[in-house]
Amino acid sequence: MITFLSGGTGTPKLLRGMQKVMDRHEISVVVNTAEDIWISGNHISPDIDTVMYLFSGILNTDSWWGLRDDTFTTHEEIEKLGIEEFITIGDRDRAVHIARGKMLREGMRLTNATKNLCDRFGVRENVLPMTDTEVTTRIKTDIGLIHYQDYWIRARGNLEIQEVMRCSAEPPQTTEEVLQAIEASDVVVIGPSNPITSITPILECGGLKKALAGRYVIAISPFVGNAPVSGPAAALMKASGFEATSKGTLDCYGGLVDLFVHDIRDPVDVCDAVRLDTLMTNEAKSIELAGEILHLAEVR
Ligand code: GDP
Ligand code: FO1
Repeated sequence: MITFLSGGTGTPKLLRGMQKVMDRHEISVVVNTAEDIWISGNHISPDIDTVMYLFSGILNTDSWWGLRDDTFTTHEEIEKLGIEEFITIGDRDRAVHIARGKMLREGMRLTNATKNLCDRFGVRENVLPMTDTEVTTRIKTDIGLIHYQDYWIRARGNLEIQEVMRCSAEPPQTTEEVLQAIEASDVVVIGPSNPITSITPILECGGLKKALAGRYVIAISPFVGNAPVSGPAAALMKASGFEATSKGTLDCYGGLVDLFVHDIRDPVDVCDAVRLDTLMTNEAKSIELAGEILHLAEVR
């Protein structure tokens, strides 16, 4: 068994390959939920949905969110009615948000709601939210403290970040299910996800770091040089006091990592790290990297 820590783009690209080189029942994924948001009364969990749709074979792998060939009729009609939805939500995607919102309002844990949805979608892998507690990444800016989705989608990342904050009514704890998955795993892989908005929220969940301390942890950098492969990780890293590089990524993981992997193109060496081609520009590249990571996990 391998447990992966994942956001909604970089690690899912690796998981796309992993499901081809591993027994799919041997894959557990602990997914970031700090980007979750309620929209029009429904519950969007972008990273869980991306991982779930990926494993179900229905993910839009051009955008890495939403379902392939979804329609946007409800979104367009709602806009015509004067209701602003700053996130473009597909019709079939929205059905999932409605179902999850209902389950959560009825008191179900996010872990169980996710299991129900994954079962409906025929997912064989073990997809686990990092916590059942509602927790949100918020960005402190000139215009106030805003939800990460407001920063990234509504403002297109064009705001200066004063501080990255995690907000919750009570400190989020990891779940029994996550602890069991880690306990049953020979290796934990921190995928090439955003260190600040995807991986740190997972690591901050109570009990998680302690569980990792007894495991062999491989981490893969989302940076090549001083830029991430995509997205706002550089600005977020700098605002959080880290170098926007692979070394900064390793620093951010604070001594939890046994083996660090970064890209063959990276101009600066990270001490004791392994170099691989980490650019997963298509499925074949994802499979190739997945095979190499699996090999590293086996020969550790
Ligand atoms: P988010 O939830 O959409 O932010 O997705 P993640 O946190 O899972 O992934 C975002 C990170 O993935 C970004 O920082 C990218 O640099 C990284 N990323 C995307 N594609 C690749 C890739 O092919 N290789 C590597 N090494 N990193 C990637
Ligand atoms: N990202 C966008 O940039 N624009 C969108 O309209 C958008 C809609 C959307 C709907 C459902 C979903 O699960 C994800 C969606 N995303 C969209 C992705 C977005 O949530 C972020 O890219 C991730 O949360 C960043 O980690």
